[in-house]
Amino acid sequence: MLLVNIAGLLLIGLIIWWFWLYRPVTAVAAAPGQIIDIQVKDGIYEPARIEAVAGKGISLKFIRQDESACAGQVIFPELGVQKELPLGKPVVIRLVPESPGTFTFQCQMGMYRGELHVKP
Ligand SMILES: [Cu+2]
Repeated sequence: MLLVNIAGLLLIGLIIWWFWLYRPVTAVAAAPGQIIDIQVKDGIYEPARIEAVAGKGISLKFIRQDESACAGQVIFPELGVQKELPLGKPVVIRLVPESPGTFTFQCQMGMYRGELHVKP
C-alpha cells in the first residue's frame, strides 16, 4: 500500500515537473536566410528554444514525427499563428517578430512547448 502511494506521488511530481516546471534549455539562433528545423517528437520540440532579432524574419520548419493527435498543430498564441502539421510532411512557418520578448509556441493543449526569444 505504501509503495503504491509513493509511486503515485512520484507520478504526480513527474506530471507537475513536465507541465509546469520544465523549461527548454538548448537555444538555437537564427542566421539570416536560414531555415531552422524543429523536430516534433516524443513530447518535445527539438530545439525548443529559438532566438531571433526583432524586425528580422525567421523561418521555422516543423517536422512532425509524433503520430498522436496532440502534435497535429503548432500555435504561437501571442503572434496569432496557428498551423496544421501533417505527419511526416514538413511545414515551414515564416515569422517576422516585430517587438522583443519571449513568445511561446505549443500544441493545442500545451504539452509540446517551446519558446521564441526575440532580442531588440
Ligand atoms: Cu498536445
